[in-house]
Amino acid sequence: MSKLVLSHQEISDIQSLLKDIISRYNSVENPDFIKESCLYAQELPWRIREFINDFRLTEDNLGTCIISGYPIDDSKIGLTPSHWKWKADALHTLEEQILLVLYGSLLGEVFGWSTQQDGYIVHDIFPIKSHEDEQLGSGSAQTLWWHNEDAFHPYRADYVIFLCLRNPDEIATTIGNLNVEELNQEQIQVLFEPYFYIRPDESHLEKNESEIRRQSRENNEGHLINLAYEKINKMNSSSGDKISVLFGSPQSPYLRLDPYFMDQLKDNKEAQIAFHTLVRAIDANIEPIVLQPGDYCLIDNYRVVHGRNPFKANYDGKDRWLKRVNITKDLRKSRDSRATSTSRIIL
Ligand SMILES: O=C(O)CCC(=O)C(=O)O
Ligand SMILES: [Fe+2]
Repeated sequence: MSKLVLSHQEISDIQSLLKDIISRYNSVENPDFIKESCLYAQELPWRIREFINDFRLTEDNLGTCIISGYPIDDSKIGLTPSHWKWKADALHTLEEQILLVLYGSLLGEVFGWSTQQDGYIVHDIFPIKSHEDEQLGSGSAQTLWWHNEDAFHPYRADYVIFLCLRNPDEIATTIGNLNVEELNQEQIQVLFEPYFYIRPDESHLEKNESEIRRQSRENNEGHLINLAYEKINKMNSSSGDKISVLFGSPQSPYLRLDPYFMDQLKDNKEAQIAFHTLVRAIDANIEPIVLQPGDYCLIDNYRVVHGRNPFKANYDGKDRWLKRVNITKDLRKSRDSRATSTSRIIL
């Protein structure tokens, strides 16, 4: 996997750019900042822009890369929060989050989901006690099975970036890609057909909305969000469009799958066997990557799947803590699900 390690000069150039941005913005969620982020990103050092540009435009890499070396001050970022709903760290991790959005803006447009983490654009990933055994980024005791991010949704991200703030027990993110030679021609053909269905993962379900926002919806302030949850509930009852799990070039297919949220195809044995072969082929290629504080890990969500090994959370403010952002190459394709042309939130 390719890795760019920042030089002292680059770190210092980034820090002065971040200082400039912070003098104008105190939240990454500010729509004006989000709009300007692609302008600011052009002021990042050339080597970083070149590295991200190569990752974006060529597919001869393995679908993941890391930009490492940004210094994280463990005491400045504060304790790992116990829940994302308060955004208690918003100011303590502002510079790290801004850099996450800037890197994202070199890949495309950052966006969020109204049904995930209360519609925030920058997400938190740390263990939450009540989610311990859940299939969620905020789970811990169970393996987070590998998946394409938001695979169930046609407007899912082209790229995801994880920023590691803290990972004291060196818990691995898992990354997997497909060696297409492990499939035969007939299987590839079947996997390119719309025989498959992916239910929304747990992170989009109404039960994982915070009570803060539920309250505002109950006060009738969230009509559009109510409709968004209706859509999710419908998709969760397996009544949406069937999809193919491979697409693009048969010689080097793109992936769209989340096996944990996919049911057996009882009425199509051939597709079921091909799907199993695909899952086994990816399983054989899963690699652990232990992110270190200051690592920004760029993931091509069309070309690789990712997950996380299980671990023991302590809920003592020192647990593993990542930030995540979703990026699309094409905002317009989701226009029917965004309230305005400039909104970055998919309803
Ligand atoms: O914790 C990780 O390393 C990955 C988390 C993840 O894949 C997710 O939250 O979607
Ligand atoms: Fe994920």
